[in-house]
Amino acid sequence: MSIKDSELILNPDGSVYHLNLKPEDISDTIIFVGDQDRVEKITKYFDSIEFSTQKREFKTQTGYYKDSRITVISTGIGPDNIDIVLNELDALVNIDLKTRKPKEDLTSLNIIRIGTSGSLQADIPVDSFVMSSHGLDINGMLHFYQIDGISNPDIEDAFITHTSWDKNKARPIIINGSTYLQKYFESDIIHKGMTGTAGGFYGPQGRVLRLPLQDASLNSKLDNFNYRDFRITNFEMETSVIYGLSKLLGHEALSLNAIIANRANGTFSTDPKAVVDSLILYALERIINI
Ligand code: R1P
Repeated sequence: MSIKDSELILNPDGSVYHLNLKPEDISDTIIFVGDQDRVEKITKYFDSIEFSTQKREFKTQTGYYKDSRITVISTGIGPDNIDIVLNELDALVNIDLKTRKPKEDLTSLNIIRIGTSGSLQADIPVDSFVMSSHGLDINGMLHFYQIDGISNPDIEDAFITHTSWDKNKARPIIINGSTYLQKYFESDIIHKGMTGTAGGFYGPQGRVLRLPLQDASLNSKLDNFNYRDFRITNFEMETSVIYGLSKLLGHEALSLNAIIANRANGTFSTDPKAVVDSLILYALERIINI
């Protein structure tokens, strides 16, 4: 059965609907960033750029860094955009866009997110790096898919008990990052831990401007969650859904975080661009070994 036009939407030139990409435009190694202006902050280090396009917040460039062909794509902010980006990238490699049928031989992409994030731990200061061993999903998008078997119910149950998680909110989901990719990015200068992924920037991450929160103590419960050496290191808005959808679709994914804020002691980096730039170079020098 071929996938209907309304379900897999293609533009008149044959590119996928939101990303405006055709299969030949992307590499198997893909860097995700949130901010569309960060794409060129990465590709300025490339030796050549063969392809560029942008539609809405989804800006893509493909080129060579040393001998590696790499695609960089901006996802914008939040889990909802990751649903679009991962499904459309997967369609580019794993669905024959002419017959509209899934391919028999599937391609596994290597996906590395280079994002900014707030630390929840006093010992992970601003201007440091965190590699996400796990994504802790507290936004719920993944519940629309069949996720049995990709999560860690024992850690989730411990987290639900520890936080007295409200039943009206989606059940938290904890998903491992790619252990295959982790070994390329480990070093003495990168922290490792569980990254919380919220579906919003203010209330869902415990920020109060004018609206009271359902659970004002959630951030402190996240800070001191400790189960079999698992602790929550940082907060952002994409990692858990990148991990979940990548696992379901058969891709390897790893999230690298530049810590620009420390929520435990209320500090913000005096030069956030510098820590992001250092993480970009850290990542590029390791991606070429994959
Ligand atoms: C919020 O300001 C945005 O910044 C963080 C969050 O995950 C969210 O996308 O990451 P990026 O800098 O990669 O966008």
